[in-house]
Amino acid sequence: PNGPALRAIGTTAAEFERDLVSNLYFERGTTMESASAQDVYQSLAVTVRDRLVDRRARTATAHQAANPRCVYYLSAEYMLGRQLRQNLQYTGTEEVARDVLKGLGVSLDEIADFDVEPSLGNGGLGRLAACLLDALATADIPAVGYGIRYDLGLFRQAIVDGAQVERPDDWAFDGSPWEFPQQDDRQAVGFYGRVEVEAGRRRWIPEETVLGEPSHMLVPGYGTQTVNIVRLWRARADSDAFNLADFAAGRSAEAVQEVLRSENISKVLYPADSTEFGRELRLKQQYFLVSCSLWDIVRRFHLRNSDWTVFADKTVIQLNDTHPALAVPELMRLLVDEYELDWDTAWSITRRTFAYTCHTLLPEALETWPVALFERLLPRHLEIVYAINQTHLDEVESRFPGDGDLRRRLSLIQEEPERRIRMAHLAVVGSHAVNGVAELHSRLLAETTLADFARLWPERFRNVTNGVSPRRFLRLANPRLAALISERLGGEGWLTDLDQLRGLAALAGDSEFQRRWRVVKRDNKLDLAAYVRAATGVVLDPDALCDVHVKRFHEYKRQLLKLLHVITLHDRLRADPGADVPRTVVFAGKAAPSYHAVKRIIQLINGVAKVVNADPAVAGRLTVVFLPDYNVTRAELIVPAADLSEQISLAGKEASGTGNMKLALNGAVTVGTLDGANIELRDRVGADNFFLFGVDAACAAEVRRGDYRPGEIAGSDPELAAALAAIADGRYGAGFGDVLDTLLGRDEYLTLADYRAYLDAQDAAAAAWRDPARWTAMSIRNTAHCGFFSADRTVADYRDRIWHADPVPVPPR
Ligand code: 26Y
Repeated sequence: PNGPALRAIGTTAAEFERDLVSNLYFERGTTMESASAQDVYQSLAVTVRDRLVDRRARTATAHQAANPRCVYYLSAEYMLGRQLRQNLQYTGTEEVARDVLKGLGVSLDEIADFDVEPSLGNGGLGRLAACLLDALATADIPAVGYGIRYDLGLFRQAIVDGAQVERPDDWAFDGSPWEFPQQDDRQAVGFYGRVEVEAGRRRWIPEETVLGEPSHMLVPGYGTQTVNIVRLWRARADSDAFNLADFAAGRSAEAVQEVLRSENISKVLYPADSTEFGRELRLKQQYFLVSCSLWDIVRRFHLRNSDWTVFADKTVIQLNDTHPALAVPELMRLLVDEYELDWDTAWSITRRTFAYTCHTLLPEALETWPVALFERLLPRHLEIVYAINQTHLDEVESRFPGDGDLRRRLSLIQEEPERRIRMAHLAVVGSHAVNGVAELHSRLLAETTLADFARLWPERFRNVTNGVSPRRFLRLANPRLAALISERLGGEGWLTDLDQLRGLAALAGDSEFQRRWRVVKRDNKLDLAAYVRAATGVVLDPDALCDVHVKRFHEYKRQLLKLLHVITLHDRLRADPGADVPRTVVFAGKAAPSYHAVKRIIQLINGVAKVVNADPAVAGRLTVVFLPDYNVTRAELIVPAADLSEQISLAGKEASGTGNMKLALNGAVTVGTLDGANIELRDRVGADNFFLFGVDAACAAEVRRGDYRPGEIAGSDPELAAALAAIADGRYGAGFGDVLDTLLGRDEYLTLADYRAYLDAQDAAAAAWRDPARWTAMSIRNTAHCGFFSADRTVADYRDRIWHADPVPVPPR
């Protein structure tokens, strides 16, 4: 491709400026003199994007020629983060852009603030998907991420009177320059209807059809020419769906009813499932994603191949949790009903094609769908699920004859209290590989949650510990630290070979290096403080210990344990101002809209923050802030400023965690339990550089089985009793009796059991902080030993253990 792409690949200031001004003129229809800041942002984004388009074209050409095995990642969520700075970085045009804009009288930093983070995910699983795509492209592995282009995505979190309020996040309201829409590639998706038999073959005749309209965003690799894509589907109604007659008769709402019904499918991420409407919508979303994506995967296969027998050699489909598990019966339907392969051949292809990543241990988090709903929406898929189950249970019977109980446990169908389809079972049965996301998690999956399957097919189970993108979470989020590291390591090689950070360990005790390390942290804290002040009015001290608990709200993550610590500190400091080091506690995270118990915890945090921040007795010693609307952009601000990373989930509950990795990579020291990837983190950074506390997973399970009495713990620990009493007597706001009741009643997540050990760990952290040389050495060692947690290593593990996909280098122009 030597044609029009030539226009937009230059990286000199003159070329960049020419393209920027030309985009402003031809794309926005304006000139520098009359352009708004939004015009400049859009033109800049397109100018940068165009420099990736040429790489994308060459990538597609190279993939077409190599006909390689491709990785297709199916995920309900992607948390891509802002794109502008990333793409400036990956095209090496940041400095040029800055200079050109400056020459035009505009500041890059101001313009960059117009960049909007796509709201397409909710937490760890979504960000993991984005980190893996980044690392796949960086490793030159041909890959496509498939997802849904939610109009409103996850809600935007506002705090009103201390409580979470959900607002729609209309992330593409001003137009997203990173998207390439492809209206002409629309794909029809069926729902409902019936199964007909024609010449001995069963065929689904859907009753309703919705169109899937794709768009894609570019996923560039770092330091390579590869640009992969993430392809997102948006639901559209056929233009005939608009009822002209109704409209003509003045019934405008009725006129658009069908259009809205179709387009609701990609309206929001995880619609509330408290109503039948919501539950059906979620299942529709899942099938919508799967149907569009498989159609596209098959189409891509046929661009380069004609023989189904090689499908599984050319295709691996990774299921990001069970949300896309309908892909298993959908591929079977395509192969058997549409392409008329025999069942056994189709089943062998299907199993060899899929791999499944599980992200939970909590049995209550394993998805199931009522058979009745499934049958109504996807009648042919239900038949296929039943047929898969039949073969599966026959295999179980032949391997373990007469074990009816085992058959019941392994079945794809749960019988009681109502018949439901177990999506995790469907995913395991339909895949050749099943992985957990940290060593402990994978072990516990095989021992507990999926134990029967691990006994049946031990060879399918493996571990792939999560990782994070060092480009996103160190280079982009923390440019000051990245610059210091590059200076000392003599280059940026560490960005794609993170083990090189080990070279910093020798500098851990170097006082000049320590001083510079502290300056970076302090500057990052000043940036955070400026944002916090503007967003909340709270003033932060850049010299205080910055102690952060940032992640989704869930009871198992124990934000409440952190809050009990804060309350105890408040009490202690009122009696003795020297009882703790000056400390800023930052909370951030969203609660699921229907998860009442944790929304109450958010309210209590805000109640505590209000009282503590207004108490002159602790001024300058303790500050508490709840930063609203946690997302990738907010993480990029908080993570580089953190000194202490709170990873305090109840052992055995957090599958992996990835915030733990991002924070340690940025030199935060962890206070944490033996849960998820914390264990591997502690092994690597060293027990001396990690504040460990709490029961382990085995002990937690034992306590839960026994006769645990949280009330007795509260009664025998005066500081804990005082903290609970402070909540009860309304010091932080009246009416938090419900929060106390869950603690003193069942205390499901052993918050009280771990309270004392947690305070001791915090006291140890404070003692370390009092010795800056000691603390800084710990901080440096955390960064130095985080190489393992690069998403590049994670992708290499997936490649070697599951995908067996070879890199396809893309030649430079
Ligand atoms: C509503 C339901 C279908 C559902 C929606 C989202 C269920 C689960 C999820 C998301 C789960 C999630 O984000 N899990 C996290 O995945 C991370 C990446 O593997 C882990 O690090 C983290 O421990 C786990 O909680």
